[in-house]
Amino acid sequence: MFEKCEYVTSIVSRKHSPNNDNRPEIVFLGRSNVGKSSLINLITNRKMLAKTSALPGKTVTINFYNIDDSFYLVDVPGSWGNCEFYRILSGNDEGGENGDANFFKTKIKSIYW
Ligand SMILES: Nc1nc2c(ncn2[C@@H]2O[C@H](COP(=O)(O)OP(=O)(O)OP(=O)(O)O)[C@@H](O)[C@H]2O)c(=O)[nH]1
Ligand SMILES: [Mg+2]
Repeated sequence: MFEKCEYVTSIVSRKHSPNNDNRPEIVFLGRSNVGKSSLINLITNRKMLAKTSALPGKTVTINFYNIDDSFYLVDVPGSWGNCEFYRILSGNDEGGENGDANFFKTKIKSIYW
């Protein structure tokens, strides 16, 4: 498993991303309460790395987790993810005020579902 799994920062705009050296980012998108944050804890084998809740809407920011200094796991709010996910898949270039719609688009390598 991974040795280093640490919370780095929470952001609300791509401008504040901690990823300055272009590491891969593995981002979990999906509607609220489906278990995105829980999945991050499962993958990293840490119980409390990502905060989870039985109530929808727990994750309200884009949270970066540094994994072995080699890539990031990124947790996003359910509501935010839904909206942007479809925008990304539809190839619509229009970004929001702070350009977050382009956040994944420029980095995206693969989508699994
Ligand atoms: N039955 C079941 N419950 C799960 C599973 N994974 C997570 N949960 C539960 O689902 C609830 C929501 O989990 P979260 O991981 O907080 O969900 P989220 O997708 O991050 O939600 P937001 O932060 O609101 O976007 C919690 O009560 C978890 O314990 C699973 O595999 N099975
Ligand atoms: Mg969450």
